[in-house]
Amino acid sequence: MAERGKTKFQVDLRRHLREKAVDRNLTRLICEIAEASKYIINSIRTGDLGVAGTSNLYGEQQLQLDVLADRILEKRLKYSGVVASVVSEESGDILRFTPEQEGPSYSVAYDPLDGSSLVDVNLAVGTIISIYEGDNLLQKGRNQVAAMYILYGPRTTLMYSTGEGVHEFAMNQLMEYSLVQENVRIDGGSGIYSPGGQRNLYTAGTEAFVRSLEERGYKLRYSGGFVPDINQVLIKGKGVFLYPHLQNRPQGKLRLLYELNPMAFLVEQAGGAASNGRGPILDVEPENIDDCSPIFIGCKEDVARAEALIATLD
Ligand code: FBP
Repeated sequence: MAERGKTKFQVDLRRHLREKAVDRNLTRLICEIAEASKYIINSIRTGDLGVAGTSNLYGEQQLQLDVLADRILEKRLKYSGVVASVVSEESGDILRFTPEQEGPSYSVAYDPLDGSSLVDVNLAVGTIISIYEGDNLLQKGRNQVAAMYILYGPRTTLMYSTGEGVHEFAMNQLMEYSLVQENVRIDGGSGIYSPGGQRNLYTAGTEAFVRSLEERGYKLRYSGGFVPDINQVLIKGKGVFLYPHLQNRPQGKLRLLYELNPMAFLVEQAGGAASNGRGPILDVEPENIDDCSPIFIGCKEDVARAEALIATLD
């Protein structure tokens, strides 16, 4: 097992997947997404920051960057030959493809550029990916066979899991992803908290939870980007992120298929927990591709405390 920053030899992503005996088609898919991220980085660095003049399935105005990142991924997924269907937060339609490779095919739900409105202020953003075997995208997150994200910050980080731990890669000077750390763990301990949503709209349970964190001396760390905020919990191995149910928004803001399921899969694989305030996110049966849910995600003990206070006070 490689310790963070102490990898003796560079292990690239493809080799790592091969060593973990990940299915050949799934390996191909994950590597295609990693390739696509290189073009997304380029568009973030140099692309136009203007609006595209279109809106996504939530009625939000799309930036040109959102549309570009979406197209880059969609094309790569389509031509990978192993993808049966895709749905993106930006397109809002399930697209069906004909997989050409023999063996298992996969379906992918993705957020091509989460937090894109942060690009103009030069904060970190990311791509989030959820993968199922077969062609059904409307099933509970527990059935995912893999999840990953790519974080575009001062460095580029790729985090993936195929259900056997979570592994961290960094982009090197050759623009290849090389292994930084295997089996990332969230071990708990006093931590950090990232509270999304307007506080004066919190319910009594969430307000009591956040107050309990503050009384314990947790440090506030909220970037406004889901990918960097979750990456922080995973890399520091502690803390909790929440975007709760609000008095005027009972389902919160974040999206089950594109954001919450993949992050819940990664965080559970690292020994943490992810809850909608009442139970595990991964057990929620989605009804529609645009479902949203409250989220409390990170260290197990923190998530359990949130659930207990919500059960008592909400
Ligand atoms: P977008 O998909 O519109 O970019 O929203 C997602 C997101 O930016 C997350 O990355 C982040 O955690 C959250 O919204 C921040 O929301 P808020 O601006 O309400 O704090």
